[in-house]
Amino acid sequence: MSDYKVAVIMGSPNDRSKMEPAAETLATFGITADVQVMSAHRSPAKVAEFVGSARENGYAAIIAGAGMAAHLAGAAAAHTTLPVIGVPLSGGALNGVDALYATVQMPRGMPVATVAVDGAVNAALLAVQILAVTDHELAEALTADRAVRAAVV
Ligand code: RP5
Repeated sequence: MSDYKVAVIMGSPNDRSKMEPAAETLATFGITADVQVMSAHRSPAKVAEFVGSARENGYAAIIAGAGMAAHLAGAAAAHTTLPVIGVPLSGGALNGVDALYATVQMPRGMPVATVAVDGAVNAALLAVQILAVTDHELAEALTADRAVRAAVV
C-alpha cells in the first residue's frame, strides 16, 4: 500500500455503481481512494470546502464523476490546482452526451482531463500514470497491467 490518496467524488449516490470501478482500480495499485458524494449544484459549499483543502489534506488527484448537467469536475477544478479527471456518466434523456459535453468543454486555463462516458477505470489509470511520473514502482505496475491487458486480447 502506497501513501497516495486520491479523491473519487460523484454528484449523486445514484452514481456509485458507475464510479466504484475507479476505487477498485486504484486499490489494485495500492492507492487509497476516498469515495465521497457531493454535488456542484445541490451542495456547492461542500465541493468548495473539500476540494479547496484537498491538496493540504494530502490528496494527489481528484476523480469527479457526474451525469446530465455534469459540472462537478469543472467546479472541482475551480477550487484546486491538483489534477482533476472528469468522468461523464450515462443516464437521463441524453444518456451521457450531455455529461460529456459539460465535462469536457472547460474554458482555457482550467483543465479537466475528461475520459470516456462511464470511463471510471481509465480515470483511475490516468491518476496512476500521473503519480507514476515520479514513482518507479507505480510505473512498473502500470507496465505489468499493460502486459495483462495485452495477454487478454
Ligand atoms: C447529477 O445528476 C448526478 O451526478 C447524477 O448523475 C444525475 C442525477 O442525479 P440524481 O437525480 O439521480 O440524484 O448531478
